[in-house]
Amino acid sequence: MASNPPKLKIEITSNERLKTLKEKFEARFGESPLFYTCAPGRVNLIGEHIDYCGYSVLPMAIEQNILAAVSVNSLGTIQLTNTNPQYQDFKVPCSEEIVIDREDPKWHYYFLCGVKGIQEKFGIARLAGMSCVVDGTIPPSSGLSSSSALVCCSGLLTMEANHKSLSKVALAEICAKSERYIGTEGGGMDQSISFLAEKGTAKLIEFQPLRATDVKLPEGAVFVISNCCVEMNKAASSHYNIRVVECRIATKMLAQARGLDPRGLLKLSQVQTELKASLEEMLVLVDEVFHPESYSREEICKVLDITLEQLCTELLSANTQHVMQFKLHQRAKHVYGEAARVIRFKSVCDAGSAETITMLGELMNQSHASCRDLYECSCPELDQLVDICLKAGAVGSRLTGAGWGGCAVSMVPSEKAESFLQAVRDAYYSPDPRRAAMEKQSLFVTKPGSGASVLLEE
Ligand code: ADP
Ligand code: NG1
Repeated sequence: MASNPPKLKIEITSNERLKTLKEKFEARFGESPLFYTCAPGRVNLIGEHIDYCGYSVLPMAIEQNILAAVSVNSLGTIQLTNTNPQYQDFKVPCSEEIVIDREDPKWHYYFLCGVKGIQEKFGIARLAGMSCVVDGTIPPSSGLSSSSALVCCSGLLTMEANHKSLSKVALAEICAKSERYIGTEGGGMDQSISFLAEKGTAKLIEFQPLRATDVKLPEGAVFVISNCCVEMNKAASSHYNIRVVECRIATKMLAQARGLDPRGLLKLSQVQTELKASLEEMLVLVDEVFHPESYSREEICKVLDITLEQLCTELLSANTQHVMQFKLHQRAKHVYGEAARVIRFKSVCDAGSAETITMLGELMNQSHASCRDLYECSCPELDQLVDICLKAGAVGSRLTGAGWGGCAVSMVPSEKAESFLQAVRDAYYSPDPRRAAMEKQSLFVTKPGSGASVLLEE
């Protein structure tokens, strides 16, 4: 498990995308790339919004990735170009401190998150100058982790360019931490699967300590991703961090209600550990402790015996200072319920019976209902798409990733895959010209792909 990301020798001319990237690099920088790095996006099969609560998740890497061509320059600058003209060129001298502007999450700041993570890990006073051309195929802001793939790709190339070496686990942890510089308090699932993924298998990702276990998906079903074509940029909105904060407050309130010291407890999983309770017992406790109505700041302060100032500085984050109402019952209920579904999903896969596909489908449907109704992280278009997928023959369908837009993942019996794709096309994409134009990159079958790697020209 402590292995490093693979270094693969590759014949560039046999791969169209790499060949084009190499040509663009040469046209832009007047030299050939020294090496390439790539890091995949992911689809989370089950376990949504629970990684930052300390619970295990069950994603797999997808084929779509972020790929970068890199050379080390003697100019002492980091200079970036993107093959997509929507993302502007960027340049910074290595002598300057790396600053990440949370107020304006431009693409190069995600790149710099990866650079900063490696710089801090090794205490590098002066980074090597790097020239990079970045090329991405993951639909952005759609729940398939384009941002983390970019951070992981940049972390890996910075490590390589500065002649350092780290295990995949260490890289995943560094990139998870450093992506938080952009302002979202992510849990680490995306960076973990981007480094730890292996072709042909989904992974159960567990935290503290970080580890990944193979999960063999059932034969006889395929996983299909469909994008509802509503984008949601996590760093430019506060939806995501509001949920993180609600879970943090719920942690403190549950701890307080059961006579534990809430200081030092930040994640819902920690309360469970302290109480030595099962997830089922935690669900009962949530019903006992929380009322279903929203909590005001005043009520929270009173229960926790803290001042409004402490609430703002110790529990709220920079972009959640404006929040007045907190839904604690619903959020905690989702988290403990979803954590239990992940465990069941893995055991159903491991057991492999005639009922496997039906049982997994049922868990996926419950997960979507919980995300929609308790966690309120879906949106009307995504709910409509999930309904269409179920009517089109999926056994299970749910939003994947952060939500509020983006993609659904559906499990479809293999023999129904073609008719499923056609039915979803007809019902969701074809009637709307904007969606129809996006269909090719928005509706596709996906298989578990490999993790991040360094590519060297043969
Ligand atoms: P996701 O759910 O895909 O991680 P986010 O909203 O968190 O979505 O991050 C999307 C951001 O990541 C984009 O706005 C952009 O800044 C960056 N990004 C994604 N893909 C690329 C790419 N191919 N090149 C450059 N930046 C990218
Ligand atoms: P995406 O889908 O990449 O926005 C986000 C978080 C994950 C996880 C999921 C919800 C980041 C980088 N990613 O994923 O850690 O919490 O939402 O399950 O913040």
